[in-house]
Amino acid sequence: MLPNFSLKNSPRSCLKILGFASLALILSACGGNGGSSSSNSSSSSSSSSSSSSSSSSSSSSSSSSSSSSSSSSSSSSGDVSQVLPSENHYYAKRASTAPVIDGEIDAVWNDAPWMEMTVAWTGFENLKQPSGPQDFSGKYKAMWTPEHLYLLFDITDDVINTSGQYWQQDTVEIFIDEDKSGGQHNYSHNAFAYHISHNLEVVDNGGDPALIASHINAKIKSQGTRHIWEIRIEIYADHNGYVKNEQDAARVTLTAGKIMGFTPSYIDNDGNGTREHFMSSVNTPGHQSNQGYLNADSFGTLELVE
Ligand SMILES: [Ca+2]
Ligand SMILES: [Ca+2]
Ligand SMILES: [Ca+2]
Ligand SMILES: [Ca+2]
Repeated sequence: MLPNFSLKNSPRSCLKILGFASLALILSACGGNGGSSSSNSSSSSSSSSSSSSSSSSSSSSSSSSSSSSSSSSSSSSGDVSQVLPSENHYYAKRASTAPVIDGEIDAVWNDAPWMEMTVAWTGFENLKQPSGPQDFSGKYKAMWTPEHLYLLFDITDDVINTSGQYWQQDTVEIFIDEDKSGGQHNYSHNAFAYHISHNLEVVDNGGDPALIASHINAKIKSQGTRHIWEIRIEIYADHNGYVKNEQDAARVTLTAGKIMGFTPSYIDNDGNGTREHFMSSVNTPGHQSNQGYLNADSFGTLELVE
């Protein structure tokens, strides 16, 4: 049985009045661990890593640092790692050591290729192409360990907007279909559409829209208009396997050869009241017609390799 059939309307219309902030309030009122993370997002970068337990923040002098992959809109020159053009299939290498989730680019990330995010989904809501690389440019890479999927986004966005509906703010949205079953997921957890806000709050709309922060640990480090998002994701068996509040039983150990439905994306809102650009590396008719949050048939593919 799929949970939460009681929602008859689109989850998004049910939530018209709810942004990330009000969802955080609801969840924290219920004892969830949502809200608190919000402080360390924005530019300052220093005061970051509050108490959040998460990663072994100290000791991290690691920083292979900005020099290597900076220079925003440039492609490969001066960039140690390869930048692949946008395509629907990404081969994720196994990480020899787990990256530290702190928004700093660990040396291990150099083992994985970037993929550009040059695909603009423009078939709905008057979404447009970015006006230039300063408006939006981005790339991502992925690695994995048996315990987690790791994602790194290098995003240039001229204006950061953290108000509005949770699917319209400046947001990294990650679509994952663990068993690559495809099919509807708007009233189930047959797939996930994780919306991660600039305040690091996470919403999935699977029939019961809610903060679902326990699946995801993320940090952003911003320098001017350049924003490095480092994200660690727990993967759950999604087809009939995932039951909220009993999720530990559905946790999946990742192995080489595994194939998942997967799409990385960035929603760009520069404060004009709605999302203006919806950017990805995946180009499918489903995503171009805004079916991604409804139907996992739209997704691209992530293949785990050694
Ligand atoms: Ca790091
Ligand atoms: Ca922008
Ligand atoms: Ca599925
Ligand atoms: Ca923006």
